[in-house]
Amino acid sequence: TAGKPIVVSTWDFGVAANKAAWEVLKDGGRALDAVEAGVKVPEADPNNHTVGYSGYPDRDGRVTLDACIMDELGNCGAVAALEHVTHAISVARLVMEKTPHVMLVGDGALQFALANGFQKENLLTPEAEKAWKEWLKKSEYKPIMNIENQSYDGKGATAFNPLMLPGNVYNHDTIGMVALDAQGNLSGACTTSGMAFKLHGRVGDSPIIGAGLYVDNEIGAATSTGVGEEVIKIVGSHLVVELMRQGYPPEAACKEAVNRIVKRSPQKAKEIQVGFLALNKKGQHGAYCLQKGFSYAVCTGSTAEKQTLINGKH
Ligand code: SD4
Repeated sequence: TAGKPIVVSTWDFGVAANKAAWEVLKDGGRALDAVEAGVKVPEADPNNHTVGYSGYPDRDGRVTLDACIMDELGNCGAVAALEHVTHAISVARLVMEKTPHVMLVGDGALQFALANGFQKENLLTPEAEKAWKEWLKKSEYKPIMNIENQSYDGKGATAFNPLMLPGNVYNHDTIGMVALDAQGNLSGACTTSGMAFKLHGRVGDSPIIGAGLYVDNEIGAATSTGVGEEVIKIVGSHLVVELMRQGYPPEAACKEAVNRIVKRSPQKAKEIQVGFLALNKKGQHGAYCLQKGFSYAVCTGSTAEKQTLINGKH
C-alpha cells in the first residue's frame, strides 16, 4: 500500500543492508535508490566473503562479481563476471541507465565501469586468498551436508567448500533485496561473488533477470539465493512473481518455486540450498528454502532499529 515502505533482504547481513536502504525509504525516497544503497553495504564489507570486496575468488584466484537491479518501470541492468570493482550493483545500475543494453560481462563490463569513473581495485583480500589456497589443496567442488558442528567449533577445513549449505559456517551469502517505497513502487537488487572457487567464467542466477531477481510493479518482487544453477533452470524469481500474480501469497509462491526444484531433481535438492524471498505490492513478505538455515531481514518504520530476522521455512 502506498505510504508504508518496507525493505526485505536475504540472510542475517540483510539487517545492516536494510538499515542503509531505510535511510532512503524513510524520507520518501525511491525504492531503486534504497536497494542500491542497501546492497552496497555487504559489497563493501571485508568480512563478507560472498559479496563484493573480499569475496572468495574462482578457482583461478580471480574475484568475479555478478549483480543486477530492476526498477518499478521494468527497466533492468546487470553485470556478470565483473572483476576489480567493489560496487557491481552500481555498475549494473549504470548499464540500465546509460546504455541501450541490459547486461555487460567480463572485460566489457570492467571497461564500461572504468569509463564511467569507477576505480580499478584489488578485491582479493589476504584472507580470501588464504581460503582459496587452502581449497586448492583438495580442489573439491561438491556439497557437504550437515557440517554445522565442524564449522561452528572453528575446525573448518570444510568451510572452504563452495557448495556448503549456507546457514552453517558463513550463515550469509548472496544478498538479494526487494523494497516497496512510500509511493507504492517496487524495486530490487541482487549482488554476489557467486559460488566460491567456481570455474572461471561461471555465472550464476544472481545477475540474470528472472532467475536471481524479478520485479513487476503491479504484482510484487522476488529474489533468490543458493545454488544458482538450479534457480536458473526454473527461472525462479520470475516464477515466484507470476505465482503471486495468480494469487499465491509470498511464502506460498516461494514454496511452489522450491517444489519445482525438488520435482526436477529430487536427489540434488537434498544436497544443496536454495532460498526464495518475495514481497508483494501490499507489502506482505515471505520466503521458503530447501534446507533449514536461510534467514531474511525485514525493515519497516517500526523495526528500522530493531529488525526482525525471520527463518525461512523449508
Ligand atoms: C550463485 N546464487 O552464484 C548465487 C550464490 C549464492 O548461496 O547465493 N549462494 O549461484
